[in-house]
Parts: sequence; C-alpha cells; structure tokens
Amino acid sequence: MNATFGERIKGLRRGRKKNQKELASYLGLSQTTIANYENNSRFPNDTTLINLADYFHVSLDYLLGRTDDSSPFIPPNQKSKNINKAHSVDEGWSGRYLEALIRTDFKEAWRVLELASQMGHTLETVYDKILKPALYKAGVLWQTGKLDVAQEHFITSETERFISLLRKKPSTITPGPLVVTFAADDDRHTLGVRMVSSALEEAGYNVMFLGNQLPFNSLRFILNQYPVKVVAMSASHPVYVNNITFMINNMREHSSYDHISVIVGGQGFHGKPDLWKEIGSDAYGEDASTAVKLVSALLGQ
Ligand code: B12
Repeated sequence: MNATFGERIKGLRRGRKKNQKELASYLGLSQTTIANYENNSRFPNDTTLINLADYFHVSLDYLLGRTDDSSPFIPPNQKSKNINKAHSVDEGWSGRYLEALIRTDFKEAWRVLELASQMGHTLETVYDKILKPALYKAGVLWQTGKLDVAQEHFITSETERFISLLRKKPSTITPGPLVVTFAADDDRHTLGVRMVSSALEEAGYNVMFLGNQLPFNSLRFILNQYPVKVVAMSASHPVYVNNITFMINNMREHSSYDHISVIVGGQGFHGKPDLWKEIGSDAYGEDASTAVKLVSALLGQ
C-alpha cells in the first residue's frame, strides 16, 4: 500500500498524462526539481506541497503516502471559499500571462489560467485579477510605444479565445433568468462585457450578449420578445456613456419595462462614482465579480 512521496508525484503526473516539464511549468519550477521530487532526492516547501495537492486534487496525507485515500481535504466545490492566502491571485499571475503572450507562448498563457482554475479560483477571479490587469498593462505598453499595435491585437485575440474556452459547455447550462448584455454604440471594447457575460452565465443566468452598435429599436425588439430581467451595458470611455443614457431614457419611457433592471460598467465610469445614478441606471459594477453580485441582489436571489 502506501507509496513514497516521489512515487505519488510520478503516479499522479502520469495519471494526468503530463511530462515532468509540463508539471514543472504549471508550478513555476524546473524540470530537474520535479525529477528530484520523483526520485525522493528533494522535498518541496510547504507552498509547493499545497500547490501540488491542489493541482492533483488530492490530500497532503495522500501525497505524503500516509493514506491511500486520495480525496482532497477541501471538497472541490468549496475550494474557492477556502483558498489559502499563499494562492491568492496577485499581479504576478497577470504579469506571467501577459509576458507569455508577448513571447507568443499561448500554451504558457493558457496554463496560467488553467492553474488558477485548478486551484479553485472562480471564473470572475480569472477575469478580474488576471485578464483585466494584463489587458490594462498591454494598453499602457502600447500607449508608451513599448508594444506594437500588432502585439496588442494578438494579445486581444488570444484572450478572446481563452474567454471562449473558459465558458461553460452549452450542454451544462441550466437556463436561469435572462440577462441581456452589450457594449455602447461604436465602442469596440467588448472584451470586458464579454467577461461579465461569461461570469453571469457561470453564475446560472441565461445571457444574451449582443455585441455593440445596437440600435434602440433592436433592444426594444429583444425586450418585447424575451423575458429579460436585467440589461447590462458597458462603456469603455465617457464618450460612450451618452449612448447608454439614451438607451436608459428610451427604456424608461415604456412602463412595460419597469420590471427590468439596468446595470452599467466599464472604464467610461471610472473615477465618476455617481455617474451611474445620474444617468438613471440601477447599479454600477467595477468588475465581473461585482456584476454577478449586483444581478443576484437586483433579482432578490
Ligand atoms: C484591446 C483593446 C482594444 C481592442 C478592443 C477589442 C475588443 N474586442 O474588445 C481594439 C483594437 C478594437 C481597440 C480599439 C481602440 N482603442 Co483600445 N484598448 C484595448 C485595451 C488594450 C484592452 C481593453 C480591454 O479589453 N480591457 C480589459 C477589460 C476586461 O477591462 P474593462 O473593459 O474595464 O472590463 C472590466 C470592468 O470595467 C468591468 N466591466 C466592463 N463592462 C462592464 C459592464 C457591466 C454592466 C459591469 C457591471 C461591469 C463591466 O468588468 C470587466 C472585467 O473586470 C485597452 C487598455 C485598457 N485600459 O483597457 C485599450 C484602450 C481602452 N484603447 C484605447 C484607444 C485609444 C483605442 C482606439 C481609439 C485606438 C485607435 N486610435 O483606433 C480604438 C477605439 C475603437 C472604438 N471605436 O472603440 C485607449 C483608451 C484611452 C482613453 N480612455 O481615451 C486604451 C485605454 C489604451 C490606452 N492606454 O491608451 N482597443
């Protein structure tokens, strides 16, 4: 029965069909370190040990060969509430993600996101703490001439792909209350509101993401045809807030839409704490995580 630590790591790694290099990369270690763990000539520190247990979804006792029961100490569905502070997603993660994409190492970039998910971080955390800061940083690098616009486009398109990959499979969706999301007018910055849409979907809402350049008549068509509960609009710049105001004013003219809540967000609202109230929306959210909480509160859930 009980194996050594090295045997455990080797067995788990092979079970996951990973080579030593891939596992090392996930953990930010060298291949030699993994090889040393596996032949029991080195032993990890406590943070790496916990990272290994989280990565393989096993308990520390199992890793150390004290039991053959591999069940993780923290049940996976509760992990997000129990994440050890050592695993919190900080700037290092978004930095690693961005640097990987600048090197065109999309595999490594994806690994950063996968590792965060495997460690139990929610989708909103991946969006708000890894992807958003990375894209903001890319914007600064582009503005200061340190990144060519072509690189910025590549980073954006890879991030779009990752957002799609992180989304729930349609077959696993249980349709909840309907939320309509879109970006204002000519605002081509749609990634943020797509992240919000995906986070809402993950939280159990049925989400219709409508892109941008939506005429009010088309919004009205949607509101008349479908049982929409919340409209979520995004503006990446104050100039686009006018269009959101226009949409809200038009909606408010129809009492049949009184039951529909409106939430707003995006960089067009940054630094203007009361703007959302002034334009007649019901709430403002600074990120995907807040968007989920707002919709839940507005729908009394
Ligand atoms: C990628 C990008 C583009 C892409 C957008 C592709 C796409 N599909 O989105 C393209 C190439 C199209 C683009 C074009 C332009 N861009 Co641009 N772009 C960016 C960049 C690098 C990233 C944008 C992004 O995705 N950010 C990450 C997302 C996740 O952040 P976010 O939108 O804030 O969303 C979060 C929250 O705000 C919130 N949220 C967002 N929406 C909502 C909605 C609700 C309801 C709620 C509750 C919350 C919420 O949750 C999200 C997740 O946390 C930014 C840099 C930056 N600071 O963002 C520049 C940036 C926004 N762009 C900029 C500029 C200048 C432009 C152009 C004018 C460039 C040009 N000369 O053509 C054009 C404008 C085109 C247009 N008509 O809109 C400037 C804007 C400066 C300013 N404030 O005036 C920036 C800041 C770059 C810079 N540093 O100068 N851009």
